[in-house]
Amino acid sequence: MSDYSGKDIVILEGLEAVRKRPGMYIGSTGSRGLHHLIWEILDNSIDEHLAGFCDEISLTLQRDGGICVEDNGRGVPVDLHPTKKIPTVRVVYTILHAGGKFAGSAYKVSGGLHGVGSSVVNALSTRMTVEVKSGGQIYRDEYADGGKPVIALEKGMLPVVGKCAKSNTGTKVTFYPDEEIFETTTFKPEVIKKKLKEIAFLNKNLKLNYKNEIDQEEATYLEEQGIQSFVRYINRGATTLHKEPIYIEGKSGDIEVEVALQYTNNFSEQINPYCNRINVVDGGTLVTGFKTALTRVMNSYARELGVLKDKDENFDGKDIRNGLVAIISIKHPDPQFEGQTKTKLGNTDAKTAVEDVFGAEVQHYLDKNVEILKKILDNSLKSYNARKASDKARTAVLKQLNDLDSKSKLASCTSKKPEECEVYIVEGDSAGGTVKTARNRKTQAVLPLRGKILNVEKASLEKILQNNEIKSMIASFGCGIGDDFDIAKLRYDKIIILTDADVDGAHISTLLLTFFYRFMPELIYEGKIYRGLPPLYKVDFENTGKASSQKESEKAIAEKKSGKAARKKKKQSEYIFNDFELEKFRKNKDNKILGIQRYKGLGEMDAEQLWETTLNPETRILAQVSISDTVEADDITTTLMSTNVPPRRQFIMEEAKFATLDI
Ligand code: 28F
Repeated sequence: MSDYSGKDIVILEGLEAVRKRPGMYIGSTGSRGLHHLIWEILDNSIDEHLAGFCDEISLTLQRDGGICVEDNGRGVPVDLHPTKKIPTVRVVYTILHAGGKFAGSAYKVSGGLHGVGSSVVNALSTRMTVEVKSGGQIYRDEYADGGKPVIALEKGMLPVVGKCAKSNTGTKVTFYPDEEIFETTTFKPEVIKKKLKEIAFLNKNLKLNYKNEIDQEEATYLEEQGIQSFVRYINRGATTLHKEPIYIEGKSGDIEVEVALQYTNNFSEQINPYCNRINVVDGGTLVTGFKTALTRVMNSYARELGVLKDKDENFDGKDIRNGLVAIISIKHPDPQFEGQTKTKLGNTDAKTAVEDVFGAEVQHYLDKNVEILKKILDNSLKSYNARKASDKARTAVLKQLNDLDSKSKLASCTSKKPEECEVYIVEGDSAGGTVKTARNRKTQAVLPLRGKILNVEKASLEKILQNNEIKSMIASFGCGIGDDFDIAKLRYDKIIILTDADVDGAHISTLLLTFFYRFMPELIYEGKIYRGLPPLYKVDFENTGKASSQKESEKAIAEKKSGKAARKKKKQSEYIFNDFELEKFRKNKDNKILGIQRYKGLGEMDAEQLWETTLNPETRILAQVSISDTVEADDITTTLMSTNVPPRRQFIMEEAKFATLDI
C-alpha cells in the first residue's frame, strides 16, 4: 500500500524536477552521470566516516542490476522529523536539498552535491530501499518510480523489520537506476574500483569492500598510510630519486594539512590537491601556499649550500618542482569552491595554513634527511641548467616561427577574426587534403599532421621544440608556448582534433592532448580544445511512420524527427555516431533499415560527406575537452576527458548547443 498523501505532492514535485533535468543535478545521463549516483551515496558514508563514526563501507554490484552500499555509521536518523512529521530518513531520501537544510555546511564535507545527493539518486531510480540499524532495531523504507514511498508508516514511524545488537549500527542503501533516464545502466567495475581506491588513499584506515556478483570478483581497499601510499602508487612505474615519499602533517587553526611528495626523474610535475576529499583540479590557494613554501625553503637551502654559483640567482619554482609528484590534502571547515566548475579553492587562510605547516615541517624533515635534500637540489640544478639552455633554444625557435608559418602545411582561413575562426588538426595528409577541399575557407583552417607527434611526457622542452609537428602547431596557433604563452594572441576560437575512430587515432589524439596539457594548459582550461567526432555508420533506411513508444526525455526530438520523416516515406540516410545510437536506431520499429555502411576512417568519406558530418557547424558533433577529476592524473588519457558531446545530431541542430554524452 502506498503512503501517499497531500503533503507528498510538493515532495514529488521536487523529485520530478530532478527527473526532468537530470543533467543539472548529476552532470549527464550518460555513463558518467550513472556512476555519479554511486558517488553520491558513497559520499554520505564517507561523511559519516569523517564525522568519526564509520570505519567500513561495502559496495556490491548486484546480479539484478542494483547497487548496494552499506556503512557501519550511526545510521540515518529514523525519528519523527519535527516539522515534516515523517521519519527523518524519509525526509533525507525524498526531499530535495534536505541535507543542506538540516545540518548546515559543517556536517557535509566530503564532496558531491553537498547533502542533496540521496534524494537525487532516489529520483533517478526505479526502486530504492534504505535499511537503518539503530538502537538494536532494523528499520526499512522503500521507494519506487523515482522516489515514491511504498511503505506505510505506523504512527508516523517506519516499521521495524528485524533486530540486531545495539552496538551494530549503520545504513544500507540499494538502488536501481532508471533505464528511462540513463542512456546506459551498465556500471563499469574498473571505474568503481578506481574510485574506491582513491577514497581509500584519501581516508586512511577506512576499509572499503567491493563485491561484484556478476563476475564474482571481490576486493578490499584499505590504506593505512593514506596519501603517502597514493604518491607511491602514482610513481609505481617511475624511477624515483628517493625511496620513501616525504610525508608532512599538521594543523593551523581549524585547518588540517597533509602533504605527501616524492621526486621522480620525469620532466613533468604533478600536484594533486584535495580539499575535504574533493579533488580541486584547478588548484587554488592550497596549491599556491604549497608552491610558495617549497620554493622559499629550497632556495634558502640552495643559498646556504652554495648550489648556485651566482649568488644573486634563484631557482625558479618550476626548477624545484621538476619531477615532483605531490598530493596535498586539507580539511577546511568552510571551503569556498570557485570557478565555473567549482574546482578551485578560494580561501586565503588555506594558503597561509599550507605555507606555514608545510614550510616549517618540510624544512624540519630535510634538516634531518640531508641525502634527500641533496638529491632534490641536484635535480633542481639540472632543471635550472636545462631551462637556461632551452631558453636559448626557445628564443631561436620563436624567431624561426614566423618564417615557418609560411612553410608549414597549414592551410589558413581567410578571416583574421579569431572569434569566428577554427583550426582542424587532421591525422594524415590524405584526410587533410579532403578536409581542405570540404571546409569553409573563410573560417576553417586545416593543419594536417604527417608523422606521429612526439610524446612530450618523456622529452625536454629543448627536444620538444625541435619536433616539426609541434613547431607547426605553435606557429599556427600564434599564442606562444610555456612561459611565453599568451592566450590573447590565439588565432582561433576552436582547435579541433580530427582523427580516425581507431586505435591509432586515439593514440595521436592522446599525444596531442598531452602536449596541450603540459605546455598550453590554458587552451584546455579555457575550453578551446575540441575533438571532432566523425560518424561511425551511415544507415540507409525507410521510415514506415508507424507509431512507436519513445522515452519521455526524447519525445520532443523524436516527434520533430519522425514528423519530418513521416512526410517523406522514401528512402533516406542518416549518419550515426556511436554503437549506442545504432542500437537505438535498430530498435526503432519505424525504421526499415536497408543498409549500414561502417566508416573505417576519415579517408573513406568524400568532401561532401565530410562537410556534412564533421565540418559543418550546423550538423557536426564536437566534444569539448576538459580536465576530469580522476585518481590517475599521471595517466593523461584518463585525466583529459571530452565532455559535452551531444548524444545525437538532431539534438545539436535543434538546441544549437551542446548536450552531454560520455565517451
Ligand atoms: C549507504 C549510505 O547515507 N550513511 C549515513 C548518516 C548518519 C547520520 C546522518 C547519515 C542529520 C539530520 C541530516 C546519525 N546520527 N550511507 C549513508 N549515515 N546521515 S547518512 O544524519 C543526517 C543529518 O539529517 C547521523 C546523528 N547524526 C547524524
